[in-house]
Amino acid sequence: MSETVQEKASFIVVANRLPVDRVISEDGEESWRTSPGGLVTALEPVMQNRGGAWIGWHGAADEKVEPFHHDGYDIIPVPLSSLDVERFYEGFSNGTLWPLFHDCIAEPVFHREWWDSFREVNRRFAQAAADHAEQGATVWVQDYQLHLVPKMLREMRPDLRIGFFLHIPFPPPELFARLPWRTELVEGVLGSDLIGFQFPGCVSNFIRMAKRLPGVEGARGRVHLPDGRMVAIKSFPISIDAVGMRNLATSPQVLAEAENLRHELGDPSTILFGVDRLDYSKGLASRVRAIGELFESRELDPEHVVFLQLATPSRERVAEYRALRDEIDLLVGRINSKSTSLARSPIAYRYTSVPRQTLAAMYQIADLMVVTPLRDGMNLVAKEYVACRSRNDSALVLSEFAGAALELKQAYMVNPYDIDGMKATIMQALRESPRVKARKMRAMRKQVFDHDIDLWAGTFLSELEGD
Ligand code: GDG
Repeated sequence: MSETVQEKASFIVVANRLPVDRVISEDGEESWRTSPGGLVTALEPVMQNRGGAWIGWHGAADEKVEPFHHDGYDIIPVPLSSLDVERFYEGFSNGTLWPLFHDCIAEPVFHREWWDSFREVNRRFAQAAADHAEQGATVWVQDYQLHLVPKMLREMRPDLRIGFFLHIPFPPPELFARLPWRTELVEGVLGSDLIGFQFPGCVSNFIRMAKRLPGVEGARGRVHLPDGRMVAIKSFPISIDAVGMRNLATSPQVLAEAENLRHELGDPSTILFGVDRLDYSKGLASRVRAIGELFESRELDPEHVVFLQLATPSRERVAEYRALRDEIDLLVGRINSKSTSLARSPIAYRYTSVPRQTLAAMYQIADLMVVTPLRDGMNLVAKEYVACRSRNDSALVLSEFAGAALELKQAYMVNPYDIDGMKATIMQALRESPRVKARKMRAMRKQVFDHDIDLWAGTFLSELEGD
């Protein structure tokens, strides 16, 4: 395989972010390291086999980085200015689409200059894909930030096969219809040959929306456009590298780190664990409230039980995220300050991200995993936890509003808006007999190992390429 950047690629992934992070060594030498993540794990082998390119932003504004070869495939950076970051990324992507697509849990903000920037940046990504694609190449566009790319790209390069996967939910038309640019967004993604969603509800929401366009007819799993084209629309629930996760979690280093962690937490008899990007869609506030009340009422004994919550910093320049951070700080502080023990706090809350190995150690020590998003496309945390639990001795509390709930049916399901219901279910899960817990965990593990990330990518691509 060549070490230089190829002029054209037969397989291209287009995503807002590149799969690499810049690292600067002590002597100031710059290099790029593969960023950990399911998508990269899934797509790297495909790109290495076929010769591929990944198009995306490298994460720093106002800087142009030349294409380079990395780990067997090409990296094609798309530059963003600080104004693009403000309007396209923080603005339209995360201030308009993210809340709108998550059932308006937060109020979506509509600004015309954000929209203009969104269109312009989407065109830049489409152009980069058009420039680097071989004749007849397959281009796989990822996620809501690039909703307009498929149509733009098709206009530039009608010879390409274009797939689009939305990692977040697609909302009901009743909510989506608020968007002043709803028609452009639907038409944009209809430039694809195949559109993938996380779960069937998104497929029907999208088809209902598409059918509002003149001349568009929709049937099960596809829509027919006035120009005669057919677009296939299906659900492809995303997953994880289950074997990789299990191997990491059972490695001697992780087991040793797990032991240290448990000790650092004061060797409690029971550990509840939550880990999320600090995002209002993840339902952190109601989770902390529910568990805080259980500590207060002594249903959970703070002498023996710890709730470990890790919140990964995210979108810190968007106002809602800063407000959420303050809200959680306040809530946790209030609960911990009521604790009678001077030695230890019932909630061990950390606003930070940790290396993957440490995360695996945390999954290892968690007797109960609490995953309670108000709305979530899938939720990989739930699947990662299940993959790590080889001893089948623990339980997963899961929101019915996460895509993962459709697959991990044996989890203890909760409605995250119902604090009393959540409290009761957490206690039920903790008191469950080992036999029942083991049966549930075995069934969920089978689901995750049988439906891993390779299957997800393979199924999408063979559907797109008609193999
Ligand atoms: C979007 C959709 C969909 C978290 N903290 C740390 C860390 N993580 C890793 C987890 C997991 C990932 O981040 C989070 O994935 P989720 O699926 O839970 O959530 P989103 O980031 O919102 O992802 C979601 C997903 O796309 C895929 O389609 O499931 O619905 O919203 O892998 O492990 N990793 C490390 N340190 C941390 O502190 N190393």
